[in-house]
Amino acid sequence: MTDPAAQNAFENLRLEVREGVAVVTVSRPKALNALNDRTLDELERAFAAVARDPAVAGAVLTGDGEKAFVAGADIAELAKMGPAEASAASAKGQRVFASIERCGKPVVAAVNGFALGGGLELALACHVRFACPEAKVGLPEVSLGLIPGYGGTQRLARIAGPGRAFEMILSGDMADAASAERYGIVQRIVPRETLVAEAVAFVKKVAARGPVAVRYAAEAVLSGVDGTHEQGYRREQELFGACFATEDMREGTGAFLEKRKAQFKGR
Ligand code: CO8
Repeated sequence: MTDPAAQNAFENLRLEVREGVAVVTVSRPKALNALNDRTLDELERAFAAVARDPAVAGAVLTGDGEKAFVAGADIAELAKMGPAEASAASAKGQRVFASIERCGKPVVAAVNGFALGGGLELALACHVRFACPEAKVGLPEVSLGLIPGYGGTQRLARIAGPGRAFEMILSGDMADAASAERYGIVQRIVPRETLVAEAVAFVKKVAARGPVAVRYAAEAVLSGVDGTHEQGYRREQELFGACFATEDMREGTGAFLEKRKAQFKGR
């Protein structure tokens, strides 16, 4: 990531580091940033770089231009697929999106326009979603004769609840930003002009906390979301105990008691 050549080695993404936060911009303007196979590969590489670079605190994911975050999977590619190829493409997308969700650092989607189909599924794989007032979100796959295949049936039901997921997935209807915020899909509505900056500021705020604790906390949340409540409680308990083996925990509690600001080292 710190290698400028590596940052520019993408055709359909831009990757820049702002104040220690990676800003990943999906950029296929001709197709409203729709995700083709190459873009998925590039997302996987970009988030592997985010995960491994100690100088990067987390990421903001957004779309190029004023119209779309990501308008879905590339329908021209989908139209040519047979069942086995489609199933493999779904598995690949699920793997890439899970690698974003589990990169160990906070990821905020800055939804700057349409987030439809695979585009909303991508935003749902981020930990938090900020959206501009003009954004529209939806899973319109049924109107194309298919269903969400990048994890959207699972994540939307967990984030917004099964009733809302049924309503949106079965109807294919879009929701505006205000409705999406009410549904719990979007956490903050932010003017377009400051959307990415506010998302970067949020990641920086998280970065000032104990990095190991942040990683463990995200993992504990995901373990319950992805497994049973029982598994979630167990993992929370294990990770809670693991915090007490870190220098950060000694520093964080010590700093509180000594009435000073904690200096976390991420170990
Ligand atoms: N794929 C490919 N091209 C697209 C896509 C897309 N998803 N979305 C837009 N484009 C292209 C259009 O074809 C058009 O190209 P051209 O200028 O060459 O005609 C260009 O982008 C601009 O789009 P529009 O002219 O349609 O712009 P409008 O402002 O009129 O409409 C919309 C904007 C409403 C966003 C409209 O473009 C639209 O409805 N797009 C498709 C949205 C959609 O249905 N998304 C879901 C796709 S299916 C999916 O995501 C499945 C995910 C799971 C896959 C798992 C296995 C692979």
